[in-house]
Amino acid sequence: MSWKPNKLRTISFYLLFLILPLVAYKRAEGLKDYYKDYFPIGVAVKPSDLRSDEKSLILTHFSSITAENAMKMGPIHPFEKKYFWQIADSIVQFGLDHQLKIRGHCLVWHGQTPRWLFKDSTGNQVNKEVLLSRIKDHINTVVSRYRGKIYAWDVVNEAIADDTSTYRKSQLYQIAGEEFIEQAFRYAHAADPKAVLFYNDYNTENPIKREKIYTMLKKLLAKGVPIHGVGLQAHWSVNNPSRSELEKSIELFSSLGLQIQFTELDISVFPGRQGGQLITGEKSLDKTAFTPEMEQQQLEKYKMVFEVFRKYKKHITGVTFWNLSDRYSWLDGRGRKNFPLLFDTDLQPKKAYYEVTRF
Ligand code: 9MR
Repeated sequence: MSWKPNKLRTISFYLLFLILPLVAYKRAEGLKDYYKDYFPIGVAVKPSDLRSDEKSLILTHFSSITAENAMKMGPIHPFEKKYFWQIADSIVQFGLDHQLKIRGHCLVWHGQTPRWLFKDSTGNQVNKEVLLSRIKDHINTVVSRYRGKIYAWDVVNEAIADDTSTYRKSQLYQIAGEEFIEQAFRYAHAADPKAVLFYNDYNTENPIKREKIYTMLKKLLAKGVPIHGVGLQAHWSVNNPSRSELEKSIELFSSLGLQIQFTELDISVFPGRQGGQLITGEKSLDKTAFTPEMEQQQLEKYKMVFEVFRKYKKHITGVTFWNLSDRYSWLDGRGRKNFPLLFDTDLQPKKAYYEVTRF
């Protein structure tokens, strides 16, 4: 068979107009595509993200979303007999419209609780029985509404203390003791038996806190409490955590047979303690520029943590960033701007982005 000029022309045509564009298209991948054989990549969103420039950034790079605030008890259930669904519903609808996985955050937390939760009609503190029945009602209503749409819930958030005690001395704990934790998981499981239920916390690479969380989870699992995963928030900084502490945490928690998700990842450019709580009393560094030094330290930390995530992919079922770009982060404030994410204030990928996608 001889190659006629016609045939050659046809082949060149296909190459130029069909195959090459496909190859080029494949190169224009987003973060989620690099990690498609590893785990979903998520992002915490606020309502304005869903209708501005941010929208296309979300759809290019992420395969999962979490509502940053809209599903917390205060915002979604501001009065005992009144729910505010509008924002949470719109986030869920966005997820469904764009085939994103949707994580629910969070059902029981000492933060952002509505005032009515702990008080009776005369303003006195409620007892354990009333508190648990209110929590049950809340969980049942919220989880049932999104059954089949939200695949995973942070059921209890941050119940372990940072100080020497085991449990955080929150009002939840003071009224209901440690039992509120166990019951919250049981209520969530009854409302949606298919949902994947997480205990979520920060400072999980701190050896003392890690051990306390581990002991609590072990105890709950031994009692048959329906917990399926542990959420490690991953509010980290340029000097935290070390590779070995991070690996120890993954190994320890997965030894319980739990799946692991990194639920609130960001890497502060300011060295400091880890933490999901607002940091108070820290000296203001009065730096507002993203310096080359910060950039370098941050990209090294991002590179390291993603190497570890990939290494432990069989235990990790999700990695979610807490906010989308450096245009807005919950870490901004206290007199300084932070730059903790993979996209800059112009929504462009930072050097760290290229570090985590080159492997
Ligand atoms: O990012 C959230 C911020 O907008 C809220 O003001 C804050 C209220 O405490 O909560 C932030 O999200 C927290 C998350 O729900 C739980 N882990 C710690 C996060 C950062 O504080």
